[in-house]
Amino acid sequence: MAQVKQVKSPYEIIVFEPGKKYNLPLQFNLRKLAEERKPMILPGHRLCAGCAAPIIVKLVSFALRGPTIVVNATGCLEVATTIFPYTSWAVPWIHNAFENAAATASGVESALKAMKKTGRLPYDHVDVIVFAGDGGTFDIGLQSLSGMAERGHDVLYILYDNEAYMNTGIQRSGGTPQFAWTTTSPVGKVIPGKTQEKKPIADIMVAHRIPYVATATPAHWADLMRKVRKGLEVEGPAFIHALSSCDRGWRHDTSLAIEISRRAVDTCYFPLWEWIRGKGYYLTDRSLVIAKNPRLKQPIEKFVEVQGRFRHLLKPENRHLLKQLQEYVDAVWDDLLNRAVNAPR
Ligand SMILES: Cc1ncc(C[n+]2csc(CCOP(=O)(O)OP(=O)(O)O)c2C)c(N)n1
Ligand code: SF4
Ligand SMILES: [Mg+2]
Repeated sequence: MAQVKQVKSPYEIIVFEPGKKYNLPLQFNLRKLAEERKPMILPGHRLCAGCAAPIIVKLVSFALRGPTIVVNATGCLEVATTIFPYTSWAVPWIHNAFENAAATASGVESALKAMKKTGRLPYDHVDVIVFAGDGGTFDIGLQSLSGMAERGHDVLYILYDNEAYMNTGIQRSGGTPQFAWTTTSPVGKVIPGKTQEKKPIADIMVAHRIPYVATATPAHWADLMRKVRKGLEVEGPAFIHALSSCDRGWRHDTSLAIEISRRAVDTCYFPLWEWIRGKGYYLTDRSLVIAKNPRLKQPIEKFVEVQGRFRHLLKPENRHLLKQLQEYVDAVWDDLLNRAVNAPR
């Protein structure tokens, strides 16, 4: 069999080992990176104006360390970037089905390993990244994700969580928060939006004891990029839960994607943290600042008030629902403060 010529990776590879002093690029110059590196998602896609998903993908691009293959589950990101015969992806990209992105990525990673072993891989290393929505992760893809985690495939799985099945018309998912309006949890006399709480997907991944789990938003971009880089550096599966606002489904102005992400963190609705196997939970970025200075924590109204899907919660007769949502957020935040190694005691 002919040997393939080895090509040096275009980026420096740093192996991240939890507990060791490591030399990650902790400071990013976003403008410089944007000038130097071609994002893996290019202009011309059909995602809505104001959608957070392509912002997340662009930020992920700037944190790549070398040749990368993207596996995409069915959803807005997949459908709106690959309308036949066009593609917006500047990297090798594969879509298989809604429920099996993690299984597909497992196969890709295994094939790369086999190619490396037999000298057929033209690079030192190729990273594999999954992008999947909440429907494709909390619900229908959970079994393939769990299998990928349990088998220990070296894949970074990035969940872009817009909190409903947006691509098919805003149906509720396991990631939809309690009391949110969706087309299958309509607000009316019978129910006040979705009746169940959001599934704790990132903690479910921590329970798999994979090397690295983190949360992120596109507003906290340096934090997101650091986490992507760490997720790539660890050997084995890594999972990043990125909040991804959707102006169509959340019913907000198209200019608000970044502002809403900020409010999600400032209200502790979506705290920023990472979990490193063998070390534990760590608060990061703005959430660490809030933990050290609790008066900065904003009431949940600040997150709710700019979104039409929660409009009913602001009516006087529904104040008890808003209070219930606040109590839920407070309980989850307190629980995280108790677990986080770096939270003030
Ligand atoms: C097995 C299967 N069931 C249902 C569908 C239809 N479908 C395509 S995309 C989608 C919603 C995806 O939701 P999510 O994963 O949250 O991604 P989003 O569209 O919100 O980005 C559904 C239900 C499908 N393609 N395959
Ligand atoms: S429906 Fe929502 S998630 Fe889908 S492209 Fe539009 S803004 Fe983005
Ligand atoms: Mg979704």
